[in-house]
Amino acid sequence: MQLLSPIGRPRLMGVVNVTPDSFSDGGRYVTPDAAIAHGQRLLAEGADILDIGGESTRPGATRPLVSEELDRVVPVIRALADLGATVSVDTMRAEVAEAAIAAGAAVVNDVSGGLADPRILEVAAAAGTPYVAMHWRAHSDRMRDHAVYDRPGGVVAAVCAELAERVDAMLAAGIAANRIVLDPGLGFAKRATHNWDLLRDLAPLLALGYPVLVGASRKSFLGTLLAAADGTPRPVEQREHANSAVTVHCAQQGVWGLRVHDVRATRDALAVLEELDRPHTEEAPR
Ligand code: PMM
Repeated sequence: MQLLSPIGRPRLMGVVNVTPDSFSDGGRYVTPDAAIAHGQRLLAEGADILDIGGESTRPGATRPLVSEELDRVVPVIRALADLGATVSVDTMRAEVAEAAIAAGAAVVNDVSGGLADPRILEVAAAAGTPYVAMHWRAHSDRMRDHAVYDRPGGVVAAVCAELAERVDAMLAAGIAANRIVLDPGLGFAKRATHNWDLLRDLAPLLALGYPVLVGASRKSFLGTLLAAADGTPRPVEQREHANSAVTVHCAQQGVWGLRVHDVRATRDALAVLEELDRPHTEEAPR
């Protein structure tokens, strides 16, 4: 699977949230035209994949109707796929994944890893698309109650074990092993310390043997880290330098992909790493 094969740097998945209520950019790209223009901008900045989503997963969010989600994402996916973009659909619903694939989506990105709507695994299997399974425990209105990792090995061991179970379900549903991507699900049923533990110790997740996608961009644990002296979190759109540091760390660990809002900043960080990887310049003797 070409999209999943290594290219010496992480692939960049640019986020296009066609939602009125996402924490990072809710309401900015809610019309198809605005979302399509944003997707084109991210492509021009160097996104490898555009991730189109129509359901906000911010903590506490309520779910849209299936019809609302379809109306939000399908026209945007069709337009951007027609322009030649590699598009992923960010959905937990089989019906939406099916319509998205029919409209040109080439990847299914399911934050629930098949737990919210198990039929989505069959949809991805039948279409032969790569399938991103994120670590997830519950829908957004209840996920805070599930941020407990008190077994030996803590959050890292739990996330690896729960994702390994999802891999079994994916393989059983007929998704080919070379189409599976795993994601630790930063911010989903996780407190800040859990997110940092997962980033610190990516090796066990990478050791499961599948490409790994990481989405830290603009998330609240970065806002908390960078909070003002009075405790006010750093605003979402001022967290891109912190995300660049996460980018460098993840690239050095060998992650396959990064899901980001600020494609340009991320690309810049990766350009520095690529340059540093080059051999020394040999100057010709005079
Ligand atoms: N995070 C969000 C949405 N979708 N998908 C994957 N695979 N990984 C993530 O970490 C992830 C995701 C929430 O962030 P947003 O509201 O900025 O899109």
